[in-house]
Parts: sequence; structure tokens; C-alpha cells
Amino acid sequence: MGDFKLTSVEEFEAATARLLETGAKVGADSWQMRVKNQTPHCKFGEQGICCRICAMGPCRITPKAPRGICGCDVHGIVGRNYLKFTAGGAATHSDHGREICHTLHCAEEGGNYQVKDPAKLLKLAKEFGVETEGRDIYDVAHEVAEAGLMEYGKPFGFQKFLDRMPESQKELLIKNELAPRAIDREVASSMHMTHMGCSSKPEALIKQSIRCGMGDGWGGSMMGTEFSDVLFGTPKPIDTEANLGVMNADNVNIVVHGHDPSLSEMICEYADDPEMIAYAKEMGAKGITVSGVCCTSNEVAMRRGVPMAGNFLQQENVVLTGACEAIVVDVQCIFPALGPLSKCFHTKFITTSPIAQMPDSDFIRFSPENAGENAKAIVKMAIENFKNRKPELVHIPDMKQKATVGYSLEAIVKTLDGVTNSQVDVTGTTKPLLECVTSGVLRGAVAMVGCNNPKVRPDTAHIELMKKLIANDIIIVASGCSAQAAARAGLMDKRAKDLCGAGLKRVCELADIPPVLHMGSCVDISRMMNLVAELAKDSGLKISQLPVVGCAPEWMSEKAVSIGNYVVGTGIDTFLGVEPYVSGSTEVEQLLTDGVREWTGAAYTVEKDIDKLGDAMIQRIEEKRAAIGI
Ligand code: CUV
Ligand code: SF4
Repeated sequence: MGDFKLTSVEEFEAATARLLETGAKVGADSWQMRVKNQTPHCKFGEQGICCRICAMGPCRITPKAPRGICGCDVHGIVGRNYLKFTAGGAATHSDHGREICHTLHCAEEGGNYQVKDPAKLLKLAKEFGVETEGRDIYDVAHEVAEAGLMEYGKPFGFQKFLDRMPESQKELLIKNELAPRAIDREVASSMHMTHMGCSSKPEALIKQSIRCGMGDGWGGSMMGTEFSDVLFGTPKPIDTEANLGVMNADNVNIVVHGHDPSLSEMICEYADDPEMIAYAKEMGAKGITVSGVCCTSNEVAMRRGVPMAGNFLQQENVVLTGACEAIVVDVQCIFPALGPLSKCFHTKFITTSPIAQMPDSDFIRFSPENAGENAKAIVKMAIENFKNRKPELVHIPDMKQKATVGYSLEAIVKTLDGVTNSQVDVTGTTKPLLECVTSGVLRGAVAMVGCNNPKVRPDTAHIELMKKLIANDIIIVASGCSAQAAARAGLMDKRAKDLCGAGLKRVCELADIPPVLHMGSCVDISRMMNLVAELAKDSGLKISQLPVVGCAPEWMSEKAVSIGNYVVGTGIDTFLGVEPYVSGSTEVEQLLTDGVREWTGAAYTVEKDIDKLGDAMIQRIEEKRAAIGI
């Protein structure tokens, strides 16, 4: 097996420090410097007590001025801000899902995009009531795509995928008016409710925050995941590597960054093209290396084993290596800093989406129709840029870990099939996993998700929490930048089983899995929702009774709040390590950390001390076990 050692956060930091020295030489700015300039942050903003939704304001709440000019109190202002924040995130994820629906609608035999997983398509067709008998697979694909697109604006009914929920949770949501209707309607209603002179009652605002989030998790994001699987294949376990050392000094390095696999898949496709590789050699490189940052990296890692260079707060680092010929981005979580930073190096910063246009970038507009030809043009551009490298600036930290990724719900069910003592046939269900949990071999599961945030020492919370949880026989499913933190540390190496408690270690050995399972990108948190829904159905328990919790210890984006709301809305307790901007209102805080439990079966816990956050999760899992007598 060879020696195995986790990479420590100190080692990450030493590598970053070395890269920042290069940055200093070329006069580059960095987030580390900008954080200093922005500290301390505005207290009003931090507490969520500033309102600027009408031009009589901005109004900010102080002891002397307890109400805005319109008379809105602090609870109304904080609640409205929270709902607007959610709506931003839900719109973002859902629009990503919509793009994927459009891509599927453009799929054709021999075209840029094709159906790679027909079985999944047929399953979706059945769910959406689309006729499949004797039909061409592409006719089915187009009709399913259209049915998906209709979910965004349908005038009546709830999100189709709610039918995947156990009845208990679905009924609870319908009863409390939390079941999401059309996705766009939930976003628009949120914007309507937060207009001047509409809702200022915290209960109403928080309820809509949950419902809007649910439209993301059980609507837009879930379609994003499912339709991506149809187009690019449902992930299966695959080996890859993670951290900056995956970049190769001898090769043309292309880094994909953003979220939509329609771009990254195409770039990978053309980077593998023998014609392109030959061209790279002609230009003096030994080959082409594609690696990724953020969620689009997760997408191509899960399906192709493309290595992960880093997560959110490493995006500047890939340019600082001096060995990045092109950083190609689509949408979301892209630092505008990449423009000016690239200018300090030879790096081409290529934007591709009308949704994310940035100064100091080359804009090559990507669409399903021109995807092939534009991907080829981008790969060529990167190759031709190889000669412009400044050798004296090249430094790639020699640091990477092996990772096994690709644990879609389907893959988890299949992989764990053998791990059971059951006399009855439980294959193809979550029952083997349930058996591990009920017998106590596994104490429970934690879904680790979300971003990095400079407010937390980057990656420490993700990594330290995971280490603690697996040592306590709690299996981790991870996505987004959390998954990348795990992979870079080595926690997705199967040898990390030695860091687990005896029970989890045994499961890892029997199933041949790492203790932290990479379930994909942020939209793929929908895979986790489907997993818990199946676990609840297979066990006859409510979702809120399962010894399962969610955790976003370093979150930063609006999307993360939308996610948190749908995880809570699904009935899963959610633990945050960064405060949302709600501390200004005792009422809103009370609702989020307690009141919502009555409506959904779950609530939030916010705890900035990482160790205490871990203890709180373990305690919650044990309480849930005790309550169901296991
Ligand atoms: Ni969508 S939302 S920083 S890339 S997880 Fe990563 Fe994941 Fe947060 Fe963005
Ligand atoms: Fe001020 Fe009310 Fe206008 Fe907000 S809506 S800015 S609190 S007057």
C-alpha cells in the first residue's frame, strides 16, 4: 500500500505562502491582502440590520433608531435580507439546472451533446410521464427536457421530484405551505415579498425562505444533477488526484472553473483529442493537463477522473503557479480578481457565459450549438500560449493526494450491496447501509458541504471535522469545496480507513471505499437528498428521525443559504460554522435555530468553534439513535 499520510493545513499554507511570493514579485493582488483591507467588516451588514430596498433609506437599526422610515422593525429587515439572500442562491442553482435542461433539449445523435445514460433518461421519462415505448431516444430526451423546463414556470402544482420524498415529509411540507411550486415562482414570490411594504413578519419571511430553497433542492438543482447524468453519465467510482501538484510543468495546463459541466466536459473532450495533443507537442509541451477548481472540477472529476487542482480559495493559486496557460470559466464563484491577476502572468482568463462576464477576460461565448468548435478554439488558444510562459515564475507545489471519487447515489447503493448480513435479498436498496447504521457499526452519516470562507482558516474546519467524525464511526458524504478539501488532505484515499473508528474502518474494507465519499458538486447535494429519502423509505422512518445531519462549516455564498434551507426543509438538522447575517434579530435567530423544526422536522445550529461544532453533530446523531431505540 505504501506510506500514507494526510497533507496538513500547515503544508497547504506553506505552499500558498510560496506562491504569494511569486505574486509579490509580479505585483499581484491576492484575497489574503484584500481581506485585510476589508477588515473589520460593517457591523450593520454583519447583523443583517441594514435595509436599502427603497430610496427613502438606507435605514439602519440602532438603539436610538429602532425602526426604518417606513416603520419596519429589525426582525422584518433581517428576515427580508435573509429571504433575498436565499432567493439569490435558489435562482443561481436553478438557472444552472435550466441551462442543463436546455443542453439536453439540444442533444442529438452525433452532435456536440449526446445521451450517455439512456437508462437514467428512461427512468426520468417515467417520472415525468413521458411516453418511451418504441420512440427514438432523442425524441424522449427532448420531451423530458421540455417537461423539466416546464417545472420552472408551471402554473399549478408542486415540484415533480417531491414525489420522491417519503409521504411523511411531503405531507408535512404541504401542510405548512412549504412545498415548492414552480421554481421561478418561488424566486419571484420571494422578491415580491421583500419589496418595500410587503412582508415584514419573520415567520412569513422564513417560511418563504424554506420554500424557495426547496424549489432549488428538489427542483432546479435536482434537475441539474439528473439531466447532467443523462448527458454525461452517472458517476461511478473512479480514481483521481487532488491539489496543485496535479498541474504538470511540462504540459499545457488548462484549468476549468465554475459550475456547468456543459463547458468543462467539452474542454476535456478536446484536450484528449490526439490532434490537439500532437499540436501541444509541436508547440514544445509534452502534453495537455486539464485540472479543475470548484464545482465544475467536481463534475469532471466524478465522471472522468479529471484531477482537482483546488477549491474556492485556491483559485488564485492556480494562476500563481505561473504554469497555467488558460483558466476557463463558466458561472459562479469565480473571483473577478482572476482578470487582473492573469495579466500579471501569461495566463489567458477565458469567460464563456453571458451570465458571468468580467473585465480583463477573453470572452468566448459558449452555447450547445457552437460548443465543439469553441472548446477546440479554447484548447488551441491555451496550447499557443505555452510559449509565453515565463520560466522564472513557474513553481508548482509538489503536493497532491490520491482520491477515489464518483459516489453517486446509484454508485453508493451498488458499492454497499455486499456489506450486509441480511438473509433476505436487499440488493439495489439502501438496506445494507441501514443495517450498518442500525447495528451501530456506523453511528450515522454527515453530509459535509459548502465553500471556503476567509473567516475560517481555509479548509481546517472541513478537514478537522471530517477527521473527528470518521474517528467516531460516522461516514461522510461530501460535495462542493468541502469534498475538494477532503481530497486534497487525503481523506478520499482508501487508505484513510486507518483514521476511522473500528466500525467505519470495517465498512471501508468490506466495501473498498474511502471514509469520505465524494458525491459531486453543489447541485449534487440533491443526490444526498435522494439518498436520505431512500433511507427513510427503506427504513420506514421519517427523514428527521435518521441519524443524519448536514454541515457547512466554511460556507460563503447565497447558494449555500439556499442549500441550508432545503436541507432543513427536507428534515435534516444543519450545522453552520459561519454566521448568516441574522444576529441582529432574536426572532429570526429563534426561528432558524428552533422554530422551523415545527414546520420541517429540523433546524439550524450555528457554532463557530469547530471542535464544539463537531461535538454538537455527534451529540445530535446519538440523540437521534436513542430516540429510535438503536
Ligand atoms: Ni458550487 S458555492 S465555493 S463552488 S462550494 Fe465551492 Fe461549489 Fe461554495 Fe462555490
Ligand atoms: Fe428604510 Fe423601510 Fe425603505 Fe427599508 S423599506 S429602506 S426600512 S424605509
